[in-house]
Amino acid sequence: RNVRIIGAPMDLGADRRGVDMGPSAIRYAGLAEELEAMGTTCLDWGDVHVPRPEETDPDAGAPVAGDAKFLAETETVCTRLSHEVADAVDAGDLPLVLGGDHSIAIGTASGVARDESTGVIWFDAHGDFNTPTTTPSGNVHGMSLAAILGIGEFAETDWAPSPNVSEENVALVGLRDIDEQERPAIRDSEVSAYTMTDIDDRGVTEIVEEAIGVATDGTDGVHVSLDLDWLDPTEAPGVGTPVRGGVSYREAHAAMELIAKHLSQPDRLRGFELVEVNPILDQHNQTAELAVELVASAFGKIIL
Ligand code: DIR
Ligand code: MN
Ligand code: MN
Ligand code: MN
Repeated sequence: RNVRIIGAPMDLGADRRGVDMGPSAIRYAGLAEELEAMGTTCLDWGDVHVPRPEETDPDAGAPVAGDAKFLAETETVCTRLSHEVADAVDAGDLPLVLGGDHSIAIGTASGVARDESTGVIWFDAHGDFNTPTTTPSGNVHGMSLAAILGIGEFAETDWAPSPNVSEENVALVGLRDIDEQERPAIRDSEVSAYTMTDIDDRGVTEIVEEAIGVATDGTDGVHVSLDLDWLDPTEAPGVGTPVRGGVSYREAHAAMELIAKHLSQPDRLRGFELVEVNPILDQHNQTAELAVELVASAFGKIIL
């Protein structure tokens, strides 16, 4: 199966910080070369257009109640991205989306899950479970999973919820920074949420295998959304919102190797995205290089 790279240089979903340069940084780190070296044919479809913040009005007719900065522009970008991703799936390719902030996940999930029931594994320090009325920041990157699941005000939109993604097939892995109103929202939902404490207690292998079980249970395929702030900032300093106490380099590879092990035979991986890489805050493009390594592990790179 060919891998189709789609860039989404989005930074409207978080305070402008440099995540719009994520797709360039990840390409520069040798993504296509690494996948080709593994024998995977890699097609680079370029970037979807994202308006500059200066071209837009953050408060222009906020489409829902509450506070969600640039939500109208986010809709436009995510709708474009959704079409690109769905085209890749229709062609039998595996879409690999490069962010951009995590708000783009609304578009990726919509495209991956357009026609098929899809489980989602969300590797992140954060829950991304806020809504326009619970958000402390107004940043849509902290709301994207709630949007995909149609929670709160997102239920009233026709573009954000992905009807083929159900809460029971969503697993969050690596949580350690949850806002006050996200906590009850996650608990009251049907998603499976694994914190860093769970990883401490049970080990990354057991947790990720359980998450894969959640995402594959009765679904046609799985989408993996990887926020690089899932890793400890010592490994991934180039992210918008670093949080201490994340997974180690080796734990991250172990998790990605389990994705390859359990989702490649038969082919159940339907989409993969890398988000929140910020080369401005990075050291020598370390985080983008790490992102490339992790994709290689997830796509079946073997050591021996
Ligand atoms: C915070 C930060 N929970 C918010 N979220 C982040 O703004 O809603 N998600 N950084 O990746
Ligand atoms: Mn996130
Ligand atoms: Mn995060
Ligand atoms: Mn984020």
